[in-house]
Amino acid sequence: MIRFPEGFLWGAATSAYQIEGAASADGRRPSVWDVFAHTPGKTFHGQTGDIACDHYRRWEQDLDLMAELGLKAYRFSIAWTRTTHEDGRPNQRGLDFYRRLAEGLRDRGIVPFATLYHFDLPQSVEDKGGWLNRDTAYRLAEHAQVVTGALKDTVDHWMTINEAYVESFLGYATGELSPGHQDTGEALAAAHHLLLGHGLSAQTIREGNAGKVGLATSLSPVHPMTQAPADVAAARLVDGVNNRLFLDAIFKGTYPTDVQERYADLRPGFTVVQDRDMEVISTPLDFFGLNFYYGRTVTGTDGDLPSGWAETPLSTPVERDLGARDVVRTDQETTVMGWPITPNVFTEILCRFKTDFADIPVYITENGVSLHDQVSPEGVVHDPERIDFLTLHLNAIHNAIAEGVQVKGYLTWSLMDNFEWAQGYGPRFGLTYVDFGTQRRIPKTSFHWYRDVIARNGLNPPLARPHEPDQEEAKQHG
Ligand code: IFM
Repeated sequence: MIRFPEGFLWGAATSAYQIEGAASADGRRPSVWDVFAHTPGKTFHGQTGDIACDHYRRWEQDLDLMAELGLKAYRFSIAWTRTTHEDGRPNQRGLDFYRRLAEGLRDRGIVPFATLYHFDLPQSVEDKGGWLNRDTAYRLAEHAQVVTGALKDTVDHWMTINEAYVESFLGYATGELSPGHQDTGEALAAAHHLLLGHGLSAQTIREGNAGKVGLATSLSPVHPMTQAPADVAAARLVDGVNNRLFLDAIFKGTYPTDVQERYADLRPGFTVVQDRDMEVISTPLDFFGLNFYYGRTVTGTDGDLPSGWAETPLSTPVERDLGARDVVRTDQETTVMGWPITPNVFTEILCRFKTDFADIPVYITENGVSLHDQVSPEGVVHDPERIDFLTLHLNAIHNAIAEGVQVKGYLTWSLMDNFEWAQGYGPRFGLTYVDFGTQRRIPKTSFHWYRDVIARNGLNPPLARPHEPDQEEAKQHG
């Protein structure tokens, strides 16, 4: 039995646009995602978050689901499009929704972790330049002030922004996410403004004594395919863009020199950085939210890959611009989104965070696996692969705790299946199956498994899935 420290916060996570629906209820205004998802060709089958899990209306039922699961913490995001009107005035009806939610969590003994911004920029702000406009960082801090001022008596764990790397590079360089631009110089400027928005919001939260401040950042350890100098150099650069660009800024107040040099010619790029910005961005934090899905392996060579290796969907024009390609071994297990399953490097990135960046409390604010879950004729959703995935990743966290990393909680992605951005409702990440036609929630096998893990504050290694003999073994035993 692997036990977690006393008081470890077991949780689950979601975000507003991915679950709430009710796109125009109570004065909600359109976000960039309403516009992007309604633009032909941008999402899988043109799917949108108009209804999603209808959580805005079914929140009480969803709170009961969380209580049934035994959650100790729940991470949700607060839609900027609901909390303020276009002129910046608070929208009381929107704020009231989040108050009901946070109080409902408290009533059930669940600690609310609120993210102030998770990809859903108000379209009115986008119309003024979005994250290419420095002013957006100040507008985000205003939203932070309105929300934390209104809710600080009930929420005391705040995350400013979610995954600045994903939003800037997938939104502005590869174009897969909103606003769908394809310009790496813009991605760098967007990243800087997002980080500035984070720093300004963190200061606002501190000045208002609103509670503990952190942010959620996706990290992916990057390894070279071989020890050849080209692969090692490519891995270092991809690590610079995916990880150090953000961690150095937040914890050291600088941008990594290798990334600055590599992108020196790009405009607007780093030219948007102004005096004192880095001081704001590196405002001290109370905790770090780490989102972990996969480690990356890259090669810096072009041409045919050695036998046993294949390129992955993680290779985008951004990597190609850096002279790199993401690769996996052909026998590497991947998720339905093509992401490699790499619990082995999770411990490594946690230890590296402590050693190289900050020895502060860490919450795993996202970690989970996409599958094509299905309801059996008996009405059951059996997802042993998710149980395996979570077991392996929890083991990795436990190892990091043993190494002295201050991991204080784990919030799995996700409480329930939801709108997976450009991929729509295809990949399912939930512990709870959502029938999007009827909005029926069906707890999956992993839900029951996770409830036991929480109740025991630990798990039984190595894998919870009963061993299924392969054909060869079956013959031998047969
Ligand atoms: O669904 C997303 C979430 O919004 C941000 N982190 C990654 C998840 C899975 O792709």
